[in-house]
Amino acid sequence: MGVAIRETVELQTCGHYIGGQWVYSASDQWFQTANPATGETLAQFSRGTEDDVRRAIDAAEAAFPAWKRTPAPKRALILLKAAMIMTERKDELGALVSAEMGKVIAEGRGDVQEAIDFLEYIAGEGRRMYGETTPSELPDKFCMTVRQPLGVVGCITPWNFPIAIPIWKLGAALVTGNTVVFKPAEQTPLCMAKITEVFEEAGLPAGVLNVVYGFGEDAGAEVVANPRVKAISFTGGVETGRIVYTSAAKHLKPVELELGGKNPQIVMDDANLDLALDGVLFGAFGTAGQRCTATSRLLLHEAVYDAFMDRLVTAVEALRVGNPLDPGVDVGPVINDEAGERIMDFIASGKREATLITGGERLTGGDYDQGFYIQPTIFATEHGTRISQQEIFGPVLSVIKVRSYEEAVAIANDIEYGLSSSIYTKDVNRAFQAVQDLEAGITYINAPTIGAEVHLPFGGTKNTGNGGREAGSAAIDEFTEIKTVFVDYSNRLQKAQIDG
Ligand code: UN1
Repeated sequence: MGVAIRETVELQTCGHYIGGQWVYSASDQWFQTANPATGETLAQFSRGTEDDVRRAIDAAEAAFPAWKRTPAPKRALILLKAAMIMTERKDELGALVSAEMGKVIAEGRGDVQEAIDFLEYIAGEGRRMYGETTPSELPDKFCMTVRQPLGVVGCITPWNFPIAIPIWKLGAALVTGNTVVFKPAEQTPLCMAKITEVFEEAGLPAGVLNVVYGFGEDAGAEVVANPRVKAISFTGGVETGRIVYTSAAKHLKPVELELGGKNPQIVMDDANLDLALDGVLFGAFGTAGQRCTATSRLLLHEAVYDAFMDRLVTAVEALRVGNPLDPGVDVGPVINDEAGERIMDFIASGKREATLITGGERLTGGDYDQGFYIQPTIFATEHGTRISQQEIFGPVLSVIKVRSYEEAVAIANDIEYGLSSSIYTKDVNRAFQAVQDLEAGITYINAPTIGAEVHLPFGGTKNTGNGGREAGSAAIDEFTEIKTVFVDYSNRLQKAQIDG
């Protein structure tokens, strides 16, 4: 095949990880990963082809029988070891998240912590992974279910949580006994290379995890379309999600989709406004708004509208935008120029269709010229404008005035997505009403739309996905098949539905 084999990851030139070896593509094509804050090139990666993916599938298929037979508590020990290694390396990995993805350093470390938390949680499934037992309708007969791995599974992940999201998928896929072909985002391959190193050090057998770097159109597409890959777990944009779902459908392949959001924070007239202010600042401008759970709509009750808006503008104008590795910075750059131009296009439509309250410009001059930095931006808008309907994935907040709880909920729900949602109110009845009424996979009471914890299911309704959830207890459902078992110990033929 003409592939060069390397023993270790080289930061400057990184190959795929297939069958326990670091290998380069036969294609001899390369792409680079860069620091969004400085433009500095961090590493060069081999660009994966369909052939590389097929090689990764070969390795994953070969490793599957032994991994499936490895007792689940033993598989779990490797995940715990990986969690320990990540804990030791948290500072270094957190800094890498900041350097490769551009989120501020506290959030970079949070990304790593979320991965550690999930590994610790899901390792416990090695000793649970419960099935059911139930009475039989016949005497001397035993009924139960057991969980079995699916086989080779494909994981495709985004750049915005370059450690946490891969680990959500990987931890659950591995503890349940699957082997994996992984295609990480082309913007953050170095984070995935570090995850791979961690698992190698933790003792994961060769071929259980295989990573092919590259792009959706070739490497990603082959992971999804290849019939030997038995299930797909995908987090990304809704348009790509549709392509993934359609392609996988040809083989009736289960697909877990975590797509976009247009998440509302409702602030009622009786809300604790200090709390609601902290919430919207973190929810809308944390990670420069590049979260699928980001607060992108503030539904503000008219009774508190003017007072809250004044305080919000003052607070937003005080946010420090800059290099995310500087601990004094609140908001980093956006991931790259293409994303920046897309966000600026939304801001341009906002200027036409709504009222710009603050921000609205790309920051330039000095260090700002080395990345794509956008001022934290607020628009006052009516419901229904483009900026208030479409996912922007940047530091842009639409504020909509509402007159009542009913109007707030109607607007919150009149959207194509349903990932996260939040309401600030001191009225316990209204809070529970909102839990019932808001059409979203996640609802927060008196907390921002971001900040999900790993031991609870994560996902959404409508175009946010296809009904599945990941993380939490749902993680096991995603990566296992249920086998129903009947044990007849009567020593005679018993006929269900007919005997008796
Ligand atoms: C994402 O935005 O893609 O709830 C995931 C949160 C994080 C996960 C977000 N724990 O914001």
